[in-house]
Amino acid sequence: MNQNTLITLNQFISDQQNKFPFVKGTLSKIFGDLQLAAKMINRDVRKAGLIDILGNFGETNVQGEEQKKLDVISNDVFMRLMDLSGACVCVVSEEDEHIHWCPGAEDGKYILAIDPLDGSSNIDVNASIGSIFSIYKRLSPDKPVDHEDILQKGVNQVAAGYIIYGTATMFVYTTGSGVNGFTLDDSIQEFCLSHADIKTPSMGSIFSVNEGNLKEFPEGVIKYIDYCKGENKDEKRPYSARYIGSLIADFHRNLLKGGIYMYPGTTKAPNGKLRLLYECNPMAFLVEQAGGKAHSGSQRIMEIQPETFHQRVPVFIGSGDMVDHVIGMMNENK
Ligand code: AHM
Ligand code: MG
Repeated sequence: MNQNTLITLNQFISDQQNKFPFVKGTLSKIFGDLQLAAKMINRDVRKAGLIDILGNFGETNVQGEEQKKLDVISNDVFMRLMDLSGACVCVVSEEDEHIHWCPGAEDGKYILAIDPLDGSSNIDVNASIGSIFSIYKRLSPDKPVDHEDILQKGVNQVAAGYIIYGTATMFVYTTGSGVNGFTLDDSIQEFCLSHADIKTPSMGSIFSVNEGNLKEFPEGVIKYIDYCKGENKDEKRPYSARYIGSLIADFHRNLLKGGIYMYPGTTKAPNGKLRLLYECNPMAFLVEQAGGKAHSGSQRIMEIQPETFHQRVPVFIGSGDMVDHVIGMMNENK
């Protein structure tokens, strides 16, 4: 890329549309709406300390977790924009128990799955958080959308990405032909191409996991973590432990630098914490497009047949060699 060329996300998408005819206008429209949602949520996140939107909303979401005010605001932003757009027949969200049907969009071709604000326990402490999205095409345009259309395997995603509200705000996405990252230029309120064709190293030296749960992890995972901490100069071990408790922040760093993020099942929660539809599938699509891997311990994340909207799965995601290694150790220690 010519460093002097400014390419906005809008320009990039329109170029893609010309290059790949399957990236049709409707998908571009959804991307326009997602960008707008990103800018609106970014605005609220940036002034979170100034106005009274920090703290709990006072209700629990469908997973029984406390909803933060910004979670609710972000969810509303996505829903409102999708209602106006008509491009998506419905939206499923980590924050909502039921499917959100977009009024008048019965003919919409796409289905959107979102985690409107992930890592929200980090809001009050001013650490990076983000929004995650995943787009599917409805299976049959000739019949009304049903659960089958929404419970599709991750391999069917037509697009996925995240917006990270960090030191800078970035929009990172894939439509299945590589991963590109755009940084928000505040002065012109445009996402500009800053990370073209992101490739993740096949091997890294960072491991990210909540070690507080160590005793409850499967034996293979405990052994792998022990391996990460072991000393071996040639293999650049011990690896560095980096875990902020915000998936997008941990994932984004590892994607660029090389590393592995793990949220294994535990004895108390055998399926771990992260949701297949809203968190694992989109991140799996991105990491695979960047040359990495995503596995649940028993199968490739994107090949899991979802059973329910809010299903959780254990996840091992990042540099391919590191994911292979931990899965190998889990298989040896079954
Ligand atoms: P959330 O969707 O309720 O915000 O939870 C998901 C978050 C991830 O961002 C993060 O990686 C994980 O939960 C951290 O969980 P834990 O605090 O158990 O390590
Ligand atoms: Mg989440």
